Amino acid sequence: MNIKKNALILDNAAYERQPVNQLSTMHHFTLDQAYAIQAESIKRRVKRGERITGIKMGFTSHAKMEQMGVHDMIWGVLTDGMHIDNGSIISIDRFIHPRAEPEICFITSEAIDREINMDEVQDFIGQMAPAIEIIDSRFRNFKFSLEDVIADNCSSSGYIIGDAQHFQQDIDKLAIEFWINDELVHKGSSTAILGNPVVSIIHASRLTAQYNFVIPRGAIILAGAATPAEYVKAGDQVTVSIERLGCVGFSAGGAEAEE
Ligand code: OOG
Ligand code: MG
Repeated sequence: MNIKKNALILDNAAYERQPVNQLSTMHHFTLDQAYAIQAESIKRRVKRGERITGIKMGFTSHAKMEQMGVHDMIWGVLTDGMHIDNGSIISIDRFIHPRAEPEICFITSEAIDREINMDEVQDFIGQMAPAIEIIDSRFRNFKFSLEDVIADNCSSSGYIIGDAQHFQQDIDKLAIEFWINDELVHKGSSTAILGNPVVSIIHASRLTAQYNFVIPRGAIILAGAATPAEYVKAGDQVTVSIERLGCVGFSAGGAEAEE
């Protein structure tokens, strides 16, 4: 498995918005190799001037694991190039086949460089906010193995963060509504994320420590979607509302919307 060559394939696919074949159909590769490809593709983004802003957890809910046909948690890296302002209009043309999903975001008050436990979380997390993630697999038809999606930085491609408030740990039963235009496409609960999205932070610390990745101070941690993701098309207004946390949203612009 050539790590650099495969990182280049995936980075180019994202940059040129051209889907590629699954790497796993051509080579067998391990989870460690998949994370090495991911790290190499992030290096390419950083070389182009992007700054690492945090991490995202994936497949922390059954809803997501079932939708995508995978069986384990994953993590990927977020950069400022993926940041989208809350309430803004974004061009859908910058993606291949974007899907949106509701997320809960945590913001670190201290760097996390080791596995932490539930009693320590409040020393490392200062704030939380409602969020939306835009995922855009670089693989054709949004189909992948666990190794493929890790190599592809867990489909990361955009994130929108709502107003932040003080971190609280009792967020295990928050109602989540995911709207596209006037349709309530999914109704969920924060319980779906490992019983409590705070548990996702513990796994984030464990998994990143395993790969010697330090989550910086002031960084974002997306806990993972509580509901399945939905395709977004030009003209759509996407809104997520989370009990006690509030609303976050964006509008999808692009060629079709302008017709
Ligand atoms: C992979 C990303 C999964 C989540 O919140 O579970 C993820 C994908 O579904 O393409 O972001
Ligand atoms: Mg996600």
